[in-house]
Amino acid sequence: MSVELSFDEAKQRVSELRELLDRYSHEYYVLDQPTIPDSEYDQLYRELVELEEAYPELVSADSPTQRVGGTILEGFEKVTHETPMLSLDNAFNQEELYAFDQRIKRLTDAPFRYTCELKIDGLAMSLRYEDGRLVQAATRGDGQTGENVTNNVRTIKPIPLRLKEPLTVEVRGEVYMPKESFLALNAEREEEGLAVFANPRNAAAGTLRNLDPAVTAKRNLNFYLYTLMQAGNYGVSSQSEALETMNEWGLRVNPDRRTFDNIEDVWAFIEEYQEKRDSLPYEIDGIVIKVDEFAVQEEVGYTVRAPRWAIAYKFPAEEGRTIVRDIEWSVGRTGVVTPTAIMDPVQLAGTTVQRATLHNEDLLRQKDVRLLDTVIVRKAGDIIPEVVRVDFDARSEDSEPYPIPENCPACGSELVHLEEEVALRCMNPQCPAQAVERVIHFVSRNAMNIDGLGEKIIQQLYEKGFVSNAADLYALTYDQMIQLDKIADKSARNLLGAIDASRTNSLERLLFGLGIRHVGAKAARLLAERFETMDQLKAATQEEIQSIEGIGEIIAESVIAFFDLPEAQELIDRLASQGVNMSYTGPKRSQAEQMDSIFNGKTVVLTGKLESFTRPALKELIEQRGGKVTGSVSKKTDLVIAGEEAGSKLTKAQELNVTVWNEDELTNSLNREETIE
Ligand code: 1X8
Repeated sequence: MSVELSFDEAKQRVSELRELLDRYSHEYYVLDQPTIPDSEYDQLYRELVELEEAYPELVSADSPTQRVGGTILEGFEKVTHETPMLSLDNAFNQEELYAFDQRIKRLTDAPFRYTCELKIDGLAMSLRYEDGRLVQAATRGDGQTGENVTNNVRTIKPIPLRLKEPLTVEVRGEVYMPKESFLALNAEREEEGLAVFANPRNAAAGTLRNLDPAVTAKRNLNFYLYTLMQAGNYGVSSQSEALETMNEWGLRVNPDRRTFDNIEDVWAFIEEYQEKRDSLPYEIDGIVIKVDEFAVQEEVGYTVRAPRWAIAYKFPAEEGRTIVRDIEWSVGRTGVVTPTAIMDPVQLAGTTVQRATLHNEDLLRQKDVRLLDTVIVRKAGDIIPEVVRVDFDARSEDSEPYPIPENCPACGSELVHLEEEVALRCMNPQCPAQAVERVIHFVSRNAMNIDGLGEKIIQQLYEKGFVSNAADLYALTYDQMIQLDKIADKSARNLLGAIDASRTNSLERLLFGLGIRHVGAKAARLLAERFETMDQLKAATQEEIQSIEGIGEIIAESVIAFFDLPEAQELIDRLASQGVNMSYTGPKRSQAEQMDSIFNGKTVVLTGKLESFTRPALKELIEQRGGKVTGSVSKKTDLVIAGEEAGSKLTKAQELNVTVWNEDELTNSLNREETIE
């Protein structure tokens, strides 16, 4: 126990701990690149708290224990919070939770209840509405001063730009990235050779702090509100009422919440959600327990860094220690080669884990993982387990750096590390591993969606020489299918039926399934809608492709390059001759446009000064809704949005009888659309 240290030893240790904690907190908050698990940070932090309690003369103003939160970044305008955004004290077990209950009961004689909410692993944010309009969104920063990220936050669809009532109010909550979006984003980044995000929290932070709102708009962030500031002004006297009220105003409040009379029921809630944790669509790291009645909260009060009336119960870490036995290298469909650690089995969050991703060559080198190393692995929710770090103290002296392979594990051709990429690539287009991965992608859910045709079956079909590309699937026979392991009469027929049914898919599924670089499911849909047939897309020029809203130069170039490849043409011809549909059969408008937006298909001109939008952010909003923003007013203009001091464009619009909206009309209409969704 650290408290048994002598004063001099304690002084030494306190200084070490502060240095470590400052470094880790910089890595976590500023770099978005934590190098240790949160649980380890918490442990070091508690050690420091204990030492400072034992030797109060060691407490200094710059100790991490005296600070409200993390640190702040350059690049965004700073915002000072009117009321500091506090952190929460933690409880790590039932005993500490019950001690919290006892503490409160010593501080008040009043009867009270507890409201329990899920502790979302995201970023705390403050939103300010004036007269019902969103005017400012700020990150928590160090608790006193955060960053003004209003323009990015405006692109997060679940956040209403206008409340149902014209209120002036500050609300706080957590912005997060759903697990599924996180996995898709990282998969995309891995294929692109970009650095992956360590966890959804970091992905959300990186997205929110991107200086380009278009990036935020593309990534699927979400938001739950949990604090109503100055709640007394709105006739609300408890946390449970505040949540209810925010919900009525149109703000997103987590429905997974409950209010209890006693701490035993709180404990049951904690146990219930510890079970449910993995099946939630977002990551949580615990439960927040708050005294429900505001009057009792005031009585119980605050410390400098946290309310005394609330506590965060932290779930046990989903981490473990094990030994690396091997590093396996697998090849993706674009040739990216990814390392996976094969380890002694270890229990993580109730499941046995034996494999953990090391992401890419750069990270492997950075983490310096070697064979026989003891490593800390982490699995949060149903996210792929990963190696967090090596326990260097446990490494034997004769250990040697892991030799990075020079040749493709599947085809033996030389691997390259392209400039600006973090990954290794196999450049051989005939590589068998890439071929199998391409077929796996072709049948996947967002592509041709061929149900039941899993990776193992495709691997076997390849090995038996029945399928080497997507077109071969459509020539498969019952006699071939029945030869596969574990495939009997019924499943053979089902698989052939599913393959056959996919022939009639609309063009966008086929386009996505072909795996054209940079063409994701959304770009594929835009291309299919615009050009309608494969032949017309193939005949299109780069300029024509680029003229689609949402398709940029990189995608357009890649589409042109794809159709220039003789192999691509041959594959398309074979698919066509197998009766695979090559036309768009979906609705005339995209999903985004179908949301009935008033901007859909409209040409819009922006002029004058707008109070609550910047030009790029508003342009993004309109484009998201299927509109097009142009620079000058003409007969083709459908709508002009005119802010203060609008000049000649407004005059021109009036001359041409084009509809003109002021900012209020704009926010009204945007807000109506948010609520329709
Ligand atoms: C942090 C969080 C809170 C809640 C949910 N998720 C969080 N990460 C909640 O109260 N529902 S409260 C909080 C804080 O006060 N630092």
